[in-house]
Amino acid sequence: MAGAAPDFDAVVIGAGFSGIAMLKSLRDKLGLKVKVYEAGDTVGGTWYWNRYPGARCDSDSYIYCFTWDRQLLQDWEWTERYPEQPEILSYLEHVARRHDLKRDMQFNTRVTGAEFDEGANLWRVHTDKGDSVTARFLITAVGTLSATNIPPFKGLEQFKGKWYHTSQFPKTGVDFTAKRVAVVGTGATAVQAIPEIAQQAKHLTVFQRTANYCVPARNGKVDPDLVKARKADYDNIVKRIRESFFGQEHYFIPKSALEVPDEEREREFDRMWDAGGFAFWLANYQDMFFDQRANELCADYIRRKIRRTVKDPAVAEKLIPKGYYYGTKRQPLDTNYYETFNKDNVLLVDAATDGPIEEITGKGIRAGGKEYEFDIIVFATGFDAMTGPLKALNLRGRGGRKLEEQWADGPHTYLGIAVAGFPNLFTITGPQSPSVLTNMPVAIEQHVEWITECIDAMRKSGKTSIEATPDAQDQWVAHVNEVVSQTLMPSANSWYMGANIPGKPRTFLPYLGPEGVGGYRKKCDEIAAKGYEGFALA
Ligand code: NA7
Repeated sequence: MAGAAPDFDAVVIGAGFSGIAMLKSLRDKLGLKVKVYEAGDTVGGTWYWNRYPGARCDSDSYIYCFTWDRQLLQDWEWTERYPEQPEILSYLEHVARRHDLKRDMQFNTRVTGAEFDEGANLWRVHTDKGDSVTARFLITAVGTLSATNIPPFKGLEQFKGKWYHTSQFPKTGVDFTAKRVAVVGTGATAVQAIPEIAQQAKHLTVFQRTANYCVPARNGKVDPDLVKARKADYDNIVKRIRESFFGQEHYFIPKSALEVPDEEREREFDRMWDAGGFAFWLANYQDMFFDQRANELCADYIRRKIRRTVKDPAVAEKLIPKGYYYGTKRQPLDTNYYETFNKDNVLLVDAATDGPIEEITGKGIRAGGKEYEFDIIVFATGFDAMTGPLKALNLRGRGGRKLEEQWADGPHTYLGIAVAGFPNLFTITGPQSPSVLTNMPVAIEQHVEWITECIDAMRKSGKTSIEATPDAQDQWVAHVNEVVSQTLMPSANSWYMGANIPGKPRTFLPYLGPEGVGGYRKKCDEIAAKGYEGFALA
């Protein structure tokens, strides 16, 4: 490429789904010289780090994979509807081997900083292993839920037992047999882990700050005839998920929940509940995310399910969500979650009724003035979502401007893929793109394809620099906020809103565009077709 010759055409940070796809695309489609840095000791990203019991994907396996390897779509056999973490990891290992990707990946290496050199028009990238390399393009593939959140509980250092965050479990696993265990948190991760840990542990205590609306996953083997039919129809499936709202084969019912007779609505709710997975969340009545009364009908249905499942009425009441609308926090999918609270060896400590966690002691956790003793504490306390992993990279753009300072009041991006003042930086599934609201591989592939086409177009036209204009960025941020303000989403204290991290600016992090990831794809393609409207090219 033109300009000063860098060490690499592109440096990619991260070797999860995004980094794998980006390397493959830039190296094998465009013939670029690419280097991937990865903190883990192999590929996998999320699926490398999250090894807690019960860790599995919440999207159906037949669409939770790369679609650019059509042969592999035919050859790969998933064992379950939602594959477990080791199976997804082995899939990603297989892809890396099959496409000989590891030769351009450097593992056990964390990027510690990168600055844009305006004079040379390239990025200088530094790692904790002492690498210092230059690249024309810097592409972050760092994931959205990868900056671990361990709340600064008072006294954690004095705890005499063992403690783990769910995203940092030892590779050897943790043996909970005959142990007194605490799980802190009741998000999507905890909902997967709690039933598994309860089966092993002598006693499990769950510390709940906010109850969640859980719906059944209905995991299991997939009917071989259905698998066969899907394999025969993959071209259409891929087209459908790419054009869909959520990157899934889920579509809202094009009616108001309020306009249909009670019996019809109940039948539809039963149907979605029985189907399991995200159907209840993403294929519900179209006004569920907009209208408080429509939303209340869904919430009421789930409350009835909880009361029917949990035998002790006092425990059931604690498990019933209060104070926020259904679906405005990430939908956890459960397998025997509510049933687990019927077990004799499981106790629920609810912040509202039993008192919040006050401190960690040498022996366990003090909450509501009472000390509970444990051998092991598991923190399922989530992540500094979306902006956390990017801010941690110490990126400096034009004039040495720091990304974390530029985003002090929340993210400012153009399309969630570029940042004004940071030329030649692309952020795969960055904040203000559909990202975490979709089946991630679909969102990832859309960004990877768009970035590849952009770099290819630049090459063909002899350009070496692309940068979002401040105006385009301001308009995008305003648009992201305007669209979501018409929904119920901003009202919840969710990680989508940054509300789980004390001091984090309250702003909706992903993009909930009117037509979802499918509409966003069209928008990005139109921008490219107009000569990268909103970007300055040089
Ligand atoms: P989440 O969804 O952020 O859940 C974290 C849980 O930990 C949630 O119940 C929190 O309560 C709780 N939490 C967080 N901080 C504290 C403190 N300080 N005290 C007590 N409880 C606390 O993370 P997950 O890992 O479950 O899921 C993340 C995503 O990964 C998931 O959505 C999928 O996309 C995959 P809160 O609700 O904030 O009151």
